[in-house]
Amino acid sequence: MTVKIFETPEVQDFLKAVAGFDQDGGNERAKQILHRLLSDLYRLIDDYDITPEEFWSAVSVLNALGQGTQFALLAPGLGFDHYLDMRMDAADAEAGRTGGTPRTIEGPLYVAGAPEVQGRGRMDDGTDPDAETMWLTGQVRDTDGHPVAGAKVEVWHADSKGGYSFFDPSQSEYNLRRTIITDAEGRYAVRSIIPSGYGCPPDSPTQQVLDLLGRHGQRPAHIHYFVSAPGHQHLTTQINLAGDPYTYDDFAFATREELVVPGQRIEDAAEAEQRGLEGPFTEVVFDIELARTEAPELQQRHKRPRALESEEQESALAASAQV
Ligand code: MBD
Ligand code: FE
Repeated sequence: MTVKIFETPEVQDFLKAVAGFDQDGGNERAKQILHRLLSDLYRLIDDYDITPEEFWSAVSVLNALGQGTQFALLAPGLGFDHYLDMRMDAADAEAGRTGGTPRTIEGPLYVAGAPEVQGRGRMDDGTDPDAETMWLTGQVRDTDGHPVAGAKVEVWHADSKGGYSFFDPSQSEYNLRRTIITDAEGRYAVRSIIPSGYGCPPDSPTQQVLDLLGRHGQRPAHIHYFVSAPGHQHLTTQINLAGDPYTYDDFAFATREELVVPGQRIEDAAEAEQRGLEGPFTEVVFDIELARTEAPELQQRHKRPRALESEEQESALAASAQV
């Protein structure tokens, strides 16, 4: 049975009614977007002769994705996060905003309100004895090479099992999450542990969709950054550690050549002592270049729902109300 009814006046009128075109209330942009989205899906149902069984199994997957905030995990897997980056890159290029460290996706695992340290600090809580010590350091500069003192460098990454604090309740609060303010030379330096790659939970609805595409749900070892400073364009980025089997095979499509960073294993005791470390460690150096901008909206990260972010804003408001 193949029927083709999409182009009929009945279906076209029906879509207009579904999208609320004959109603005064609602939001005009939402109506236009829903009308387009539903039209594309109705056409797809006709073109692929989607059966009721197929339609309702898709609805169950959507229900499962919604229950566990899983869609924020599937979205990078389906390339949406990277596609939005490509669009922001193109908008920057069109506006002549060139230079600076490239952006790449934020991912779904940021948590607002991490402890703030000046210049140097420690990110891990010391409870992972098998982990390799990491010394993560770099300099924030503008595109003319001038150091940016007082820049805010927010860093978050997984533990040696690929889990993130807050989402992995076995970890302590804000483990492997810090906000570092760069020193007078624009430098930041933190002690942490080398992260492992992340894998989508094997029994998750996200992995179920990836399985249908014949795809894995693995990310290479990586470290997330938000970097900001007054007068500079906000940067959302990550580094991928070189040598991971998934460095160039990331299910979330976040890898960019300029953001692949090798770790250097250092065994010299004097080098360790200089950094206040007890033994051998792996040094990861990531220098960051920020583009200059006077536009306030480009100096901040874009809005999206983030864990504990509204609480952070509320407590900041409460604090400012007290003074
Ligand atoms: C991650 O750690 C991540 O950064 C992304 C984009 C998706 C899943 C897990
Ligand atoms: Fe991540």
